Amino acid sequence: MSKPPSPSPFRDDLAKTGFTIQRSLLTPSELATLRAAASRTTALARAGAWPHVRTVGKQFPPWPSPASAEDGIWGVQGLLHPSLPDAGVYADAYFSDAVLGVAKQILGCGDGDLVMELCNLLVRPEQDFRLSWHRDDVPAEAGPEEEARRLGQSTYWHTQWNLALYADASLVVVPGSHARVRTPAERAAGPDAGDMPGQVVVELQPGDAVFYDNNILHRGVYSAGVERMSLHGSVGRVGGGAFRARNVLQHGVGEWVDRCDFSGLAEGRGEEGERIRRRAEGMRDRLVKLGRESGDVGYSLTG
Ligand SMILES: O=C(O)CCC(=O)C(=O)O
Repeated sequence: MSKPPSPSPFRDDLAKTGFTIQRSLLTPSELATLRAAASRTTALARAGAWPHVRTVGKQFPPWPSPASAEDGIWGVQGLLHPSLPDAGVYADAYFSDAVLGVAKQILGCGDGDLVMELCNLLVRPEQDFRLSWHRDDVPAEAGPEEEARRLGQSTYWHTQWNLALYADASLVVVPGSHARVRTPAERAAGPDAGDMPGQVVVELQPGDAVFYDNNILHRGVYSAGVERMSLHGSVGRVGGGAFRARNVLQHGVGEWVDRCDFSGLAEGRGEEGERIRRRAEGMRDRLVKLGRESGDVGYSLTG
């Protein structure tokens, strides 16, 4: 395990429990702009006019596209995709100091080492739906040795967050489980398993974000009756190699990342805007490079 240099309360929290909650990362005006964009994007996706979606009934990529009207969606993928009308609004949030400032503390690095990863949206499904207990990059079938090896790999190479645009209590985690193999009860939990001993429901207010290790044992529990729009993002640190490449490129980002034009981030915003544009372009270029070096990386999990 490589040890990042400077101390950070965020990273300490994350190392201990597997997640850390940061309150009020968005101003009221940013929140209003993002909510409006997320409503437009969700409407496009529900109408079948945006093909990159997470389909109800399926937990992991690849998701069938378009979703049938009967199944519906629980997420929209590729918010930074150059063809998505509101990509610029999401880029503002994704590359912001508010979000990446926390990420840099967690990763213990500066702008020059950040790698663009995922920027998706998790939304209210139109029928109740829940994910089974899982780790994002360790298959449920992994034995204890394999599980321990893959958990060790994930440390400090990326961080992942949910940034809530509406109050969100959908994510359920088992604190501390990112740093140990599963107990026999956890290992036995099937797709329909209920609550897990020690589980915590992560409660976010609009503008709050939870940063979490995506290998913490977790699930999503979604109610068709409760509005949900949470930006679901991740960012990496240079050096993550094929391990991070698989996590990111399995979501199809490699097909379009080199066409992302982030020049709009600088428009009318002076030096500050130039700084964010340079940050965004550097992060994009490092993902393009990772994709070229990694080739066909496959999928982390199936189902
Ligand atoms: O809905 C959530 O917050 C969790 C999503 C999740 O578990 C996943 O994308 O693997």
